[in-house]
Amino acid sequence: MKGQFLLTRLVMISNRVIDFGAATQAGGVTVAIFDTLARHKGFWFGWNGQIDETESPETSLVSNDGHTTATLPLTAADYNDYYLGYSNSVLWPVFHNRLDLAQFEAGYYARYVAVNQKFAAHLAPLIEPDDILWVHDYHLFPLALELRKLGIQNPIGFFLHIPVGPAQALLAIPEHRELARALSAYDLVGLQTHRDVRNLIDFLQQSVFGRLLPSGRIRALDSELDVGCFPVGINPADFAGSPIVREKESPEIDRIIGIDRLDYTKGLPQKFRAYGKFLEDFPEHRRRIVLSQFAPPTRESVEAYADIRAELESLSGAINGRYGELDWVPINYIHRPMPRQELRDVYRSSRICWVTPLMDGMNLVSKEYIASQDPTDPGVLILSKFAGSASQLENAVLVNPYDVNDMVQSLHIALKMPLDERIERHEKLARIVRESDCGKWAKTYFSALVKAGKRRLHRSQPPARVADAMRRLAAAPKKKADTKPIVAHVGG
Ligand code: GDG
Repeated sequence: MKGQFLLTRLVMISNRVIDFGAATQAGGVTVAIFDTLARHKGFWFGWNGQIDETESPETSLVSNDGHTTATLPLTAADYNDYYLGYSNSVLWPVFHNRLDLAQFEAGYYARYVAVNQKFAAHLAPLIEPDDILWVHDYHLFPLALELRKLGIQNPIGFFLHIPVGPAQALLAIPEHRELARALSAYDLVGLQTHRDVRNLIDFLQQSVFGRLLPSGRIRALDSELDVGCFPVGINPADFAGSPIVREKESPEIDRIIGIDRLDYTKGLPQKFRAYGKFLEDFPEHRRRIVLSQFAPPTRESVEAYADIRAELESLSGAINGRYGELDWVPINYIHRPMPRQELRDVYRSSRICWVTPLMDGMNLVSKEYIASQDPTDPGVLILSKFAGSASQLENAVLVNPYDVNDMVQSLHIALKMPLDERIERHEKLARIVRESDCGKWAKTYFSALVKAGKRRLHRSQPPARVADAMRRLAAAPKKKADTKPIVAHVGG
């Protein structure tokens, strides 16, 4: 793998580029891109997080500590309509099957395409002939199409970090055909799970009459593309370390940890309600457990995010008011990010990690928790069956977050689980987290992209016999007969 990357640069493109060293909090996409670029030469292109009304901003190229970034600002209108609007109020809810939260506002889509055109115009001059381009996530569906219009012929892959909801939901997006057309300009579309692959193929069939070819590729409009499943992983070494004694504020109290961006897809109200019911149904656990839920803010100017914040404040307040004591608070609800360097120790000192998304592309927190555990005294992962990671982490305690009784029973089982069962489950889970780490994800995707890029070049060149005939024609002395159409020389 390293050898391949030594010859070619990997150009990672995502909506937002962040200074990872300085960031206290990072979303899953950033973590995955950063881990990959730490191993390979190339650069990271995207928005610098600044709002600037300059009409033609310059691309800023910065190299620091072996990492190169190429960034540009967005205007306030870009931020509003492309980022908050089309990306996060249309694509994010619909792809998570939350059509009820989608806001199809006029003007969002036009600005979404315009920002993709802006990205393409700034990126194209930086591309060298051998570069491999890897585009990340739903903000950038149209980028390959825009780059192709500018003459970029390099392999371009797309990886969607979020899940693909059912085709019926996607077809409700007014511009669903344009999105399908944009996807077909990529050489490879990577998704997190087989469920996502099935849903996307179904969507391409229904939106643009895409069809599965015997080769396994998808024919959509006038293109052929590969679609595959590449479950994203973490770098387990970041979370491993010499066993430490489980440190607790109070040795009598077991901590249940939750770490989720404050997002309506993460099933946080369901978690809080189930916790309240658990305290009601199992009074013997009162004063012996605490739920510490970190929920750092994201996309706060989107209405649905403000709503969920208010709901969680009210739910946690009600539970603490009802069950709390002078010296015991049942829920620590913290609406701030936890410093990244503290993650491992907090995971490790928590008896349970409770991960309850209603739908999630993968969910890195579930893998980080496993990688952080002391193998001789591991904690228990309770994981929603609707997280992408549930398709790999089958030995977690799998739960249906919509079913409050299932949630309550699972918490009880996890808290009572004997040491030998915890060790047995953890060994299996840790093996999977190790074997499907971030390096494997990048390597597998990269190889598939190189192959898919070659197939496209092959398709766009004339068949060998046509090419031979063309060469013979070019070499032959000019005679009248040679000006016949080439197809007549090569036949069927
Ligand atoms: C998207 C997809 C997919 C979270 N809170 C804090 C914090 N985090 C870090 C976690 C983890 C990352 O952010 C969250 O990753 P997830 O995978 O759980 O979720 P999304 O951000 O929604 O990520 C998801 C992922 O992309 C990758 O493909 O798995 O399905 O939605 O690394 O540790 N980090 C710190 N403080 C926090 O409070 N330091």
